[in-house]
Amino acid sequence: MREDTISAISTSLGEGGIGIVRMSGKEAFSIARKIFEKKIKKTEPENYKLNYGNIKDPETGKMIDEVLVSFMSAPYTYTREDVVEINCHGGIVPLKRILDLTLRQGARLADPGEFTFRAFMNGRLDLSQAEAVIDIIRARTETAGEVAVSQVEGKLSQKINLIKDEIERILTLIEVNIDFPEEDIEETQQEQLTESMKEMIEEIKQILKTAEQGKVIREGIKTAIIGKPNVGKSSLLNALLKEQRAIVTEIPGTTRDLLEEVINIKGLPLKVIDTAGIRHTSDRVEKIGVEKAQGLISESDLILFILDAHSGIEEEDRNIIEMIKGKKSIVIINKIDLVRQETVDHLEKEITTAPILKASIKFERGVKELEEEIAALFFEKGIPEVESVLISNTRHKVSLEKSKEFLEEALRGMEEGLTPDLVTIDLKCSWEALGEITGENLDEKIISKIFSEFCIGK
Ligand SMILES: Nc1nc2c(ncn2[C@@H]2O[C@H](COP(=O)(O)OP(=O)(O)OP(=O)(O)O)[C@@H](O)[C@H]2O)c(=O)[nH]1
Ligand SMILES: [Mg+2]
Repeated sequence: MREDTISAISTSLGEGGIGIVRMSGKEAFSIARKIFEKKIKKTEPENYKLNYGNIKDPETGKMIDEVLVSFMSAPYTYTREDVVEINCHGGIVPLKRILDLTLRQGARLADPGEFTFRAFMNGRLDLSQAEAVIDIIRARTETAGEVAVSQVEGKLSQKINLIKDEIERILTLIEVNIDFPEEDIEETQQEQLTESMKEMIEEIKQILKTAEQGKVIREGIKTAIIGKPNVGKSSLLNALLKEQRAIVTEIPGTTRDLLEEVINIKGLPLKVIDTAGIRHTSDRVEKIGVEKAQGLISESDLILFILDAHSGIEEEDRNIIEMIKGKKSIVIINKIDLVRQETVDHLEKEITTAPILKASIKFERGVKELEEEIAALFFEKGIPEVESVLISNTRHKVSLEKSKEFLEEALRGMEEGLTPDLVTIDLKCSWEALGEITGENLDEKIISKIFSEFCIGK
């Protein structure tokens, strides 16, 4: 199993100061020795140190690049195999040429995520930790990064393993009872068992509660800015971004296509989409944009609906209000600089959906309040301490729910006095569901699929 040596470019392909080609496996050292020549020729490359020298094509003797190479022997490496990292100049050409050399000398091109897959298979990381590695790479905000780091550290796994241990303990107790029925489980012990099951159910419920917030932090809030033409949608995108990204003009119908940007709002990644103003139109290009905006409403987690205080609520606005019913949304009455206070008050009374904000986006009024409001909508009690376990992965959520249901079933069985062997079936299923999170009880196919979504070289 996994006898071969893998190689890949581990840094992103583009221009950079440094690029890294990484190899892992039995042949990593010998392949590296064939292509690497230390500047101080007589000495052997040193383990766990950066060795300075050149990469040369052993067939032609041609020099490829000046490099720093680290040789790291198993098991103290990312994959727990021998690992070599070649630091070369960070351009596409040197990276590709060096990768090519390693392949010609006997390495195989790594599959996406294969280094981490090996770390998992060799027991360095469990599955939830491995999954968090990719979350670190993809994190768009510091908060998202911290959640991922705490998961790589094993915080979630520890919690899961504690519950698994407890289920095992209960299983053993019940099984003793099956084997030696004359030693009846005493009533007090029975009470303790049900008590412990209740506690575990409660614990899982607590973890599950964090799922929605975890998902928001990990994947971001899909946010659509919606409104009639010319109300200030693109102006809002720019104000949130703090840069002139979208074109703003006084001509209605300026934005014709969807424009997406990720904005960090109090640590939350907001995937904001500026849309074409929604109105009846005969312009073909604009019409497509309007249809897209309508489709977008249903896909979004949050709608920022802008009204123009100056034009008041018109038929188009009423249509939009109908469209966004039941969605998480914030109404923004914009351009309050153009009207009198009474007009704004009057408008506010007419709108029944909450929350409502008054703004003058062009003059940067109300934007801060909007940011506060968004954070409050998703995190009533503020952004949670990352110290506490936060689940952010749907796969984990599904397994936890499954585990909780089996535990509840087992508890019911205990309370209704079902035969112990029936209770143990549910307990075992609950235990297995938890094992799916850490990867112990998971089909190899599913595991491969999870890793295939990684990037190459990780
Ligand atoms: N007076 C005033 N003008 C504003 C305010 N916000 C935006 N505007 C102006 O309104 C016009 C339209 O702004 P945009 O941001 O392009 O509006 P939009 O909703 O994206 O328009 P479309 O892309 O055409 O749908 C521009 O001239 C802005 O400068 C505001 O708070 N007060
Ligand atoms: Mg626009």
